[in-house]
Amino acid sequence: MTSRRDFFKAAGIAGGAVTAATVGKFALAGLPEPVIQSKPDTMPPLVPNTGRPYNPVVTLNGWTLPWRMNQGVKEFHLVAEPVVREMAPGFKAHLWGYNGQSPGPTIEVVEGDRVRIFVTNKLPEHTSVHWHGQRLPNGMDGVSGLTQKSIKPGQTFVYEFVARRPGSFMYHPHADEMTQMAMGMMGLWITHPKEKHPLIDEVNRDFCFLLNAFDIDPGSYTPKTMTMLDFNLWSWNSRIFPGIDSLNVRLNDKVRIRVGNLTMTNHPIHLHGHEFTVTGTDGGPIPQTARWPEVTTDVAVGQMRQIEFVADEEGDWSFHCHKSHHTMNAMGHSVPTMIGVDHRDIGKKINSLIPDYMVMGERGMADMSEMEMPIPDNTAPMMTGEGPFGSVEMGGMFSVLKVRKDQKPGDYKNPGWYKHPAGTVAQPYKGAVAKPARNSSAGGQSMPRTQKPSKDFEVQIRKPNAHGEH
Ligand SMILES: [Cu+2]
Repeated sequence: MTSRRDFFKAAGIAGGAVTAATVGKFALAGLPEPVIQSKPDTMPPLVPNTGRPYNPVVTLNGWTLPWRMNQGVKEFHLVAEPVVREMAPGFKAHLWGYNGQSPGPTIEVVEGDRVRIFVTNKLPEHTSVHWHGQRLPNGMDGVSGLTQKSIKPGQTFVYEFVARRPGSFMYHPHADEMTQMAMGMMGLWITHPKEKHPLIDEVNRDFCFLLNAFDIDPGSYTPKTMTMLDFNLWSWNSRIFPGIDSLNVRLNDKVRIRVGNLTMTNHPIHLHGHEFTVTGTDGGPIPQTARWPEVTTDVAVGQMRQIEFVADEEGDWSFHCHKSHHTMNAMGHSVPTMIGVDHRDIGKKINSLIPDYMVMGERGMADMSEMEMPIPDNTAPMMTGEGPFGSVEMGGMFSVLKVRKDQKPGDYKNPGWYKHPAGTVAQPYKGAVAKPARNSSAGGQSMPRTQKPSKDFEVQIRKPNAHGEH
């Protein structure tokens, strides 16, 4: 029988993956107890009580996995398993993840740490874990079939390597990836610098999250894993607005936000009211001379971007993906535009057959969030979120950066809505409205047309309230 010491020796010296099948009962007793998270809330930063000190991150609607120190090695235990993830209040999804949640917990270590990660597979199929962006021995890279045998259901593998460079990384399966990532298997990995680094600033708040996407039909629970592009739920850490927590900071805090993209498309991440700098990627810190100010940075597929700014403007600042379809929740894309179409009569006729029938989008889609139309159980409204001035009409990849003078250092609680100083909010104009000056000249063109159009025509446009019914 293999002893516990032999087990760790095998793991450490041979450097290969050791399966549970090859270790006995005593060795299994040596596994660190897996820590399971039952809540989808943003957990306070996990301040390290062993190993080198560092300034911990805050994972949006997530948490950091506690570790155990074993003779100088940081030991973590990840459990790949089916989970129920609350994507927004009232909407739960049946996903796959790690340790009770999707995404899995954030792993935080320090540059130079020797790290040992036990991975137990409780999924119905084999898996593996790839440590995206890490320098490590090839056999620890987690590509099933290429660098290791896959982890069969019920097996525990062990990975071990030294976290060689500081930065923002991810982990995800490299086995039946299409299914497993569509089901939500992913997590963040942060390696903090071991000493003051010329390209890594100290910050007051350090947030991180992953961009992910799901295709879950309204009223159902399980993602469709064959979807390639037409996802209907665009999420941050498997949460959708209004289920994504706000990023709460103190006025003049230096803030870092690390964003990783494990969806199938790019996401231009946009912050209101501030300029930021991209200071690092999953390839490491960016040289000072290669940085420039931005208010939007595109995070392409499989990339990480680390943005930094001083939060020196008080208020509630939108922070979101700039693709407008990604700030919507479950909806169909094959709906014709109804703007300007007068469907009073057809609506009446259909109502006599189907009483609850509602024609949509005559004036745009904003009506949808005001009407609070009934939706199936277990889904989220397409656009929603009640702000201090009405509906925010958002969904998906949207949150708010809350900058407050009186937010205490280290306090991450939501301070509520911003109280705007008198006279600093856009107001309805109450003065006289002048007639607009109109330019009636015909449009020019670079070359004359050889044939005149047979006749002029005009698009029929109905202006809002034209029939006075709304
Ligand atoms: Cu997006």
